[in-house]
Amino acid sequence: MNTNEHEPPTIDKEFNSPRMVFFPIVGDRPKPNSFTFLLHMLEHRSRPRKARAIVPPSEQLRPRRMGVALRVCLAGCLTLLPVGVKADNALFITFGTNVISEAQVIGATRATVGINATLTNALTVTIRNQDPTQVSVPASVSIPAGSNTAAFNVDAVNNGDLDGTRSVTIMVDADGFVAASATLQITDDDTPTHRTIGGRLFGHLSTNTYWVTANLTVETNRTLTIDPLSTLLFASGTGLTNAGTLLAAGNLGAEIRFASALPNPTNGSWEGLTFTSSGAAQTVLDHVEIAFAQTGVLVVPSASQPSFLLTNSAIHHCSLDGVGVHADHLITIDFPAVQLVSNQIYQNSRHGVNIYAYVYGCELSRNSASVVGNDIFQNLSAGVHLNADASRSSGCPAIRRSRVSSLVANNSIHGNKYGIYGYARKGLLKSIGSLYPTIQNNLILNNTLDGVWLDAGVGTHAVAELYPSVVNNTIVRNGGAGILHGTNTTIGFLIENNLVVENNYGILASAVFADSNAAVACNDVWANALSNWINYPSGYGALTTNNLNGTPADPKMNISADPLFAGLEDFRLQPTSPAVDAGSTNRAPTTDSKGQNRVMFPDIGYDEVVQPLLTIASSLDSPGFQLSLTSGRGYQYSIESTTDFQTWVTVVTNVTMTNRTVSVRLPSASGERCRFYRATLQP
Ligand SMILES: [Ca+2]
Ligand SMILES: [Ca+2]
Ligand SMILES: [Ca+2]
Repeated sequence: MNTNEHEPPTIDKEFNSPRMVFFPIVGDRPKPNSFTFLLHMLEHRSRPRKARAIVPPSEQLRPRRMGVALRVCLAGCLTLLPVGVKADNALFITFGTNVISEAQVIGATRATVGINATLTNALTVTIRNQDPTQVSVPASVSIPAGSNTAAFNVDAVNNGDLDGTRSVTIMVDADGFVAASATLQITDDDTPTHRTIGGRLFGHLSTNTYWVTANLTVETNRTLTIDPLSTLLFASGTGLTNAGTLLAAGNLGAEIRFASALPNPTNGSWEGLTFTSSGAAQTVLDHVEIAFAQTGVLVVPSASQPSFLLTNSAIHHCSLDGVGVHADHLITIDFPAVQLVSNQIYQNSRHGVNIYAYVYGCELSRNSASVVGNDIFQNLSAGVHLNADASRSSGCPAIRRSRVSSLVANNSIHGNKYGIYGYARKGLLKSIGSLYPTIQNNLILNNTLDGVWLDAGVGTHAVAELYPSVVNNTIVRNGGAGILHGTNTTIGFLIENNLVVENNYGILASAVFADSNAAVACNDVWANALSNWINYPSGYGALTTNNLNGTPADPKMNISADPLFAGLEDFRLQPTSPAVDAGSTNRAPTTDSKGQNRVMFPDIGYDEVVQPLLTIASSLDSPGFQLSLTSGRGYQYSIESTTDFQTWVTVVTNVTMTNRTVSVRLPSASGERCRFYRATLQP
């Protein structure tokens, strides 16, 4: 055969994907199961060269059927395809329209792929997208047996770039068939003053205002990065779903806003941000504002251990929850997978933060999303809602748990209906909720009903588990109880070192409470309007002994004394407070809500007194006078003096607080009209 009769096909260099081409067989058949081919061209090769391919015996060609298909890639590889392929076995692809707008993110046009003959078996056709930043197409389509065509949608990707009209090529191929391609024109819809986005977007949004006209999706293995000071305005009914990685890191004063496109939005005007990722690089929202959504941020991972961080952000005026974190059955969220830190979450129509776990049948779930250092206020239901749920329709003969074991710490939770509301639900058979959070160092203030409300359901086969650690919280001026809890507590139930003052009730069990599983100790329960202890055994609140400070206490070292707050609305402690050093070391956090060390003698409440009160303990005498320091035990101070408030001179070092009050003798200030002293904490 004369090879010059067959011009080799060209290779489209924009395709970095296998191409199927036909080559004539040249030369002989030196062995029954192999051929020698002359390749006219691979990329960058203009001279013909020989290659050898092995033909399986079952697919050997007859000498006179010389057409054979090779798969050729740009790297120069080749594969022999099933023998017997004819040149008329070519695919074709056409579009309903060849010009689309980037705004058409759903079904911009319909593509038809087919062959020129009817298939006896279904054929899977691979669809290759030259540029997924412009359009999205399915990965494949199947032409059914008995047909010769199949159709699929081409969706535009609506970017926010001023990128004019451009083209994108879609190629289809299938084993045994000649590939085909077709090109679409895509028109721009963006102007410098009005940029729209939507669809399966990824890449980068530079600082601008963007109008979200259709749902935004960040697909698995994709990353969308949004620059500081950008604003995304969502049309009604739209939202953003992230299955990959979203990076929205603003700055103080250069926040990124996710808001409604309506001029006068109301709670729920758009859908919010939904995060389904798992196994992707960490999604980060920092210094963002999310307002008027349904649920502002919903983390509902598709598999265990997502990676999600929300910090320094404001989430408000949502019609459901400000932030929801859901561990569905078979999903585990362990620390530090999901963290909510230093946000303002307020005026949402349901919960500020909703942590949820769900068990179904013999499966389990666990949710340890952490809620730390947030300001959570004026939400219409709970500031923080903890829900360990179990299916009512499918249980398990062995115990299966949905466990909520979040750390809820260092938050200010005020003006909500409930401060923290937690419930462990009993499901069918032995499927149960298990409420095991650590609630510590929070200021829980002025909530309409209870500051902390915790309960667990009871059933025939099992009892839901209730064993939270409620430690070192300051719970003040709530309209219901400071702490209200159910009575079916699990071993490990613990309420220690809390300041529970000036609520309507103090610590309230929902029915007569046998405290056998409970550690309820070292709390200051004082001045609650109707009662300090409700449904508790009689010893609680009966001040029959004294604690370390000499303050009257009950046998569990609970006291009932004015905590001496620093101010009317300042709930830190004065150094002379009876709550100083009156806590238990049992489960006390090592630092207080502001990160100050609690050393060996934790105070009651969310604040640890660190700076001492200085008083003069004696009048001037020879050889000096006594200065007293009042603070917590264990700290060490140096004492400095000045006469001009510019130069401070160290007078004494290593003054160790071996008691609440320690005196030191200082030399008198001779030759000076006044001298001032201060104490500085030594590391
Ligand atoms: Ca554009
Ligand atoms: Ca656009
Ligand atoms: Ca202390």
